[in-house]
Amino acid sequence: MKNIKLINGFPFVQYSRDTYLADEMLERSASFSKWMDTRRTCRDFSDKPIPKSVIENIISAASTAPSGAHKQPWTFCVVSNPEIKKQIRAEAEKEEFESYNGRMPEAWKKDLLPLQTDWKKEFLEIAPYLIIVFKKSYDLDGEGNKTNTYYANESCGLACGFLLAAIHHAGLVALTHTPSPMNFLCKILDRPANEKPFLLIPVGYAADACWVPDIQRKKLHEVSSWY
Ligand code: IYR
Repeated sequence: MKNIKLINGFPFVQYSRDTYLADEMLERSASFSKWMDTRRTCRDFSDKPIPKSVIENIISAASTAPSGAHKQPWTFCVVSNPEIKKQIRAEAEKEEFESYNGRMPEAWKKDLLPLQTDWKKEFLEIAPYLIIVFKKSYDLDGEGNKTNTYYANESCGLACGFLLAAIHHAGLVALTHTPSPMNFLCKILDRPANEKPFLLIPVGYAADACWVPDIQRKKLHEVSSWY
C-alpha cells in the first residue's frame, strides 16, 4: 500500500533513492559521462525496422522529464507511414531550399560548413520513425476551456534531452532537425491550435556507413565556472 501524507490537502508520497559510496559514485558519474559522450547526431540512417514498443518506451522515458507546474506540455507524434514521411520530406525540403538559398545569412551557412548540411533531407524518408515533438503553449480542459502551461520551451527542451538519451540507451541514433519554418507539420499531422512544432527527430539504426563530423566538445573548464 502506498503511504500517502496530505500536505494542505494534497497527497504526497515518500521518496528515497539508492545512494552510493564516494568511490562508486565517482565511477558511475565518470562512466555515464563517457557513455553520453559516445552519442552523436547522425544524418545517415538505416531503413531497418524498429519494434514499435521500443519507440513507445523511448517516449515514455522522455515524458518523465520535469515540466513547469507538472503540466507536461508536449505531444510526441510518431510517423512511420511512408506517405506521410514523403509529404514531410517534400515540405521540409521546400522550406530548407529557400533557407539555404537566401533566407540564411552567410555567417550562419559558414558556421554550418563543418557539418556539411544542405537542403536535401533524404533521412526524413529513410529513418523508420520520425518523432515530431509538439509544444503546448496552452492546454484545453475537458470542456475545451484554455488552461495554462508554464515554461513550455524549457519543459519541451528537457523532454527532448531525455528523448535523445533514451534513444542512445536503446542503441539507436537520432537527428535533432529543425526545418524552418515548420508550421507545415501542424497541417500534415492535423494538430490542434494549441500545439506548435518544437523539434523533428528522425530515429533509427545508424547506416552501415555513417559519417559524422570530427568535431570536439568543449572542455569542462570552458563550459563551467566554479564559485
Ligand atoms: N535547419 C537547417 C539548418 C541547420 C541549422 C543548424 I543551427 C544546424 O545545427 C544544422 C542545420 C537544416 O536542418 O539543415
